[in-house]
Amino acid sequence: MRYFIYLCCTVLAFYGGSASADSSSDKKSNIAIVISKDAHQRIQFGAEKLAEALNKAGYKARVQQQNKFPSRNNTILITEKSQAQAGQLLKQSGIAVANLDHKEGFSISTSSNNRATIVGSDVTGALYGCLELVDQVNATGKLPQNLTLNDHPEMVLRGTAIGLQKPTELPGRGMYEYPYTPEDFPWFYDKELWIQYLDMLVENRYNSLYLWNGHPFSSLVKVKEYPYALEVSEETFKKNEEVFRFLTAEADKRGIWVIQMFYNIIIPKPFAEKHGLATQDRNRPIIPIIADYTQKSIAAFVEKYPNVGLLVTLGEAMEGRGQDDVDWFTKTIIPGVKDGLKALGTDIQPPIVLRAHDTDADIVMKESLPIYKNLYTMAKFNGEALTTYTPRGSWAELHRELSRIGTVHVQNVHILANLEPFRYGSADFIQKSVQAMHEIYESNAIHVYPQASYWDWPYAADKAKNRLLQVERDAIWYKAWARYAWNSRRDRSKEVTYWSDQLAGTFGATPQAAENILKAYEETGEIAPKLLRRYGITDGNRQTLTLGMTMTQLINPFRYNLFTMLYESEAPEGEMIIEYAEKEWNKQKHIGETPVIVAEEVLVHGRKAIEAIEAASAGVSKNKDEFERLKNDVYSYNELAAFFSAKVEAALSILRYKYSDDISDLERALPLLEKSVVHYRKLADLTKDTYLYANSLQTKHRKIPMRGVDATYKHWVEVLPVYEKELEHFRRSIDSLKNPSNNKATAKVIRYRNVPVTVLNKRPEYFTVEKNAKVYSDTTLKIEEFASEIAGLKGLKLSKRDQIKNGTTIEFTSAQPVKVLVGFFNEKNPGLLTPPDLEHDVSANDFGQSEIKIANALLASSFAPVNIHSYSFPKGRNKLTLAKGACVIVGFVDANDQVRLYDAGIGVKGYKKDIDWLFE
Ligand code: ADA
Repeated sequence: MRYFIYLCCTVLAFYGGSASADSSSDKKSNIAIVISKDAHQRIQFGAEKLAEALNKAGYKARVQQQNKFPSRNNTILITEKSQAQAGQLLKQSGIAVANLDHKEGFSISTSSNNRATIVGSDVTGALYGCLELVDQVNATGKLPQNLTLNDHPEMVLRGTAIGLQKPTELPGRGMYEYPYTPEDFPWFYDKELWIQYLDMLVENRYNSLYLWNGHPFSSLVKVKEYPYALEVSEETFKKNEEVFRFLTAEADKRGIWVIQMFYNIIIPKPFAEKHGLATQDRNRPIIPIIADYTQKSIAAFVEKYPNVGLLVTLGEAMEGRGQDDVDWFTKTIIPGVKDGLKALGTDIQPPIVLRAHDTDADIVMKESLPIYKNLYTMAKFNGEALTTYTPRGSWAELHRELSRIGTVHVQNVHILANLEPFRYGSADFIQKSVQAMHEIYESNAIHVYPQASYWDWPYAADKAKNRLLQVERDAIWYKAWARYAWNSRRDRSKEVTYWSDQLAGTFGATPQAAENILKAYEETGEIAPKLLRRYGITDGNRQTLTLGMTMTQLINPFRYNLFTMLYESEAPEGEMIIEYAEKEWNKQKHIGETPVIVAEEVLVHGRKAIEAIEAASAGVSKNKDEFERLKNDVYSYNELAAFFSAKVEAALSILRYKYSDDISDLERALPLLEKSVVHYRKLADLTKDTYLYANSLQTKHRKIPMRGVDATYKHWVEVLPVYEKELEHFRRSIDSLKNPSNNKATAKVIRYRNVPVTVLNKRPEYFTVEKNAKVYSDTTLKIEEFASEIAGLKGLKLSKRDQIKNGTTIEFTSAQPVKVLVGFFNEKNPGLLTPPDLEHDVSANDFGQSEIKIANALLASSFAPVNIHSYSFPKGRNKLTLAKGACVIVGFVDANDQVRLYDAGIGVKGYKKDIDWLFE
C-alpha cells in the first residue's frame, strides 16, 4: 500500500510538474508518454525508446502505464487499433481509421504544446510510430508540432541474415556442419552484441532475422527417441537454450521474427556415426530413419520455440531437383512442424520459407500449399553477387512465377561475392535494385546478407588494432536496403539530401563534404557490379572478383565452367569478351553493354570517386580513422578498375590474334598487360596493411582467380606473383613465337597414364580411347575424335540406359592414389549427367571434380563434345557415386599426373586454336 501511494505521488508530482511548467512547445517540458496497463511489449519498447530520445533532447519524459488516456498538453498517447482506447484516441486526434489498413502501419498526429497521438494498425505499427517520432526528435532536437503522418512499409518481410558458419570447414566435418558452441561461435553468446544488432534492426524497421546453419537442431533440441543425436555437451546445450530464448524474446520485443535456416539433408555427426551413414550425401535417396529423425527434431524445435520460423533449403545435400524434394518437404518437414504444433496445442502456424535453390520451388509449393498455409518462397536476387538492377531472362521469369503463386516471395540478396571486402554504400544502386524487385520480379519482401565477410561474422576483413564489427562498419548497407524496403519510391534528389545528412552525422562533415562522400560511395558502387557482369565467370562465391582474374579466365571462360546465367539474366543486354572479339573480327555490329564500354566506364567511376573523396577530406571532423579506411577503399576500387580495364583491352588484342595469327596483335597486348600488373601491384600495396583477406570463404570451393584451398590465395599480396608470372610467361611466349626455331612455341602434349585398378562392379567391360571405340555397352556411340592427352586410356564401358535410370556407381581398388576421369557431355539435356556445379552444390568439389581438366576432349558420334573432369581417390578400396544421367568413364589415371588444363576444341564448330598456353 505504501508502495502504491508512493507511486501515485511520483506520477502526480511528475505530471503536476509538467502541467505547471511552461507548456509552450519550444521549451523543454515534462512529457508523459501514456500506454495502457496491458500494452504489448513492443509498445512498451517503443514508448521507452521515445522517452530516451526526448530525454536526450532535453525534455523530461517518462512512460506511464494507465488505462485512462487523457487529452492534455505534454502528453503522448500510444496505442494500437484493436486496443480499448483506440476508438477514443482516433476521435480526439482526428486520425482516420482507414489510414490503418496496412500491416505494421501507423498514424501520428501532433499538435502544439507537445500533444501527440500514435496509433498503430497493430502492435508493430505502434512501435514503428514511436520510432518515427524518435527519428524526428533525434534529427531536430525537438518533438514535432502540428504533424500529421500516416505510413506503412511497402515490403511485408524485411530481414537480414547471419551465418553460424565459418571461413573454413571444421576438421572431420562437411560443409555447413557447424554445431553451436562457445568455442566456434563466441559471439553467439554475447548478449550485448545481440542487443546492439537487434537495436540496429529495429531502428531500420527490419522485422525478420535469419540464422543460417546446416543442421541447427542437434545444437538446440533433444529428441527423446534419438538422445545420441545431440551434438554439443550438456553445458553448451544449456547455454544454447538460454541464448536462443533470450534472442527470440528480445527480437519479439522489437517486432522481429527469428527464422532458423537449415540445409537438407544433413544429419548430426554422432547420429551419422551410430548408423554408419554419411552426414550428407547428395546422391542418397530418402532413408526412413533419417526422415524419422528429422521430423522428430523439427517437431521438438517447433514445440520449444513456437515464435521461430523456418527457412528451408531443399537441395545442396539432396539430389538435384525432383520428387525427393517434394516428398521431403511434404512428408517430413511440414509433418514435423505440425507435430510440434500439436504438442503445443496450437494451430498458429509459424512461417516456413522455401528457398528456390537447387529445387523446383513452384512444384514443391503446389504440393505443399494444400497442407500448410503459412508458406513463403525465396530466391536469390542477383545470384551470390550484386550485378544489376535490370535483371532479365529466365531468372527473372522464375522470380515472377514464384511471386504469382500468391504467397509472399522474398528477395535474397545473397552472399555478395563481388563486393567483398571493400565498403559498399551506393544508395542509388540499392534503391534501383529494390525497385526492380517490385517491378521486374513482382515481389514484396527482402532478406539481406552481410555486405562482406558473411563467413566471418561478426567481423569485417579490415586489419585494424581491434577487429571492426560488420554491424558498425557496414551500417550504411543495412540502412539503405531497409530504407528502400520500407519505401522504394522516394524522390532521388531528396534522397541525396537524406544520405548526405546521414553521412554528415557519421563523419562530422560539412554538407558539401558529405555529398562528396555519398558520391564516392555511388561511383565505386558501380565498379564491382559492372566488372562481374561483363567479365566474370560466375555470380557465385567460387569467384572473388576483387582479387582479379587470370588471362585465360578472361579469354577462355568456358574452360572454367562459365555460369552463363550471369550474362543472360543478371546483366543488361550486352556482349562477353569472347563474343566481342569474334564480332570485331567478323566486322559485325555490337549490341548493348560491351566489354569495351565497361572498361572505359569503370575508369571514369574510379576517377570521379577519387575526386569526390579527396574533395571531402578537408570537411571531415569526426570518425577520421574510418574515413581514412573508406578513402583507402576508394583508392583500391580505382586500382581494381584500372587493372581490369587494361587487362580486358589486352585480352581483346590477344583474342584478335586467335583470328589473325598476327604476332603484332600479341605485341600490342603486352604493354596493356604490363599496365594491369602495375595497377594490381598498387592494389596489393593499398591492401597489404589494411585487409586481412579479400574473401571470407576460404575453402576449396573458391576457384577464381585461384584455388582457395586451406585459406590460400585470399589476399592480393599472394595473388600478385600469379599475375607477374603470367606476364613473364606471355613475354616469353611472344619471343618464342618470333623465333620459329624455338620449339617451345606451342603447348607440349603430356599424356595421362593408365594405372591398374580392380573394378569390383559385376562383369566390368572396358574400351580403349581410340578411333571407333564404343563407349557404352548398350549403344553404338563411337569415338570420332579425341585429345592426344587421353589417347590409349582404358575406359569403363557401362550401360547408358542404366546410368540414366539409376545413376553410376563404381567400386574399385587400386594400389596407388588414382583419379577417375569422367566425361560430361557439353550440352544440357535431361538424360545427360549434369557436371559438378558449385553454384548449387557445395559438395561439387569434394573429390576435386569441379574444374574442367580438358574441355571438348572427345567426340562420340553425333553427340555433343565431352568435357573431362577428374575425381581423386586415395589408394585402397573406393566408391564413386554419380547422379542419374549419361556420362563417359574415360579412364583411371595416376593421381600425380599434372596434365595442362585447356580446351582441346574437339567437335566445336568454328573453333580457333588454343592460345591458353601463351600464359601458362
Ligand atoms: C552455393 C554457395 C554456397 C551457399 C549456397 C546457398 O552453393 O557456394 O556458399 O551460399 O549456394 O545456400 O545458396
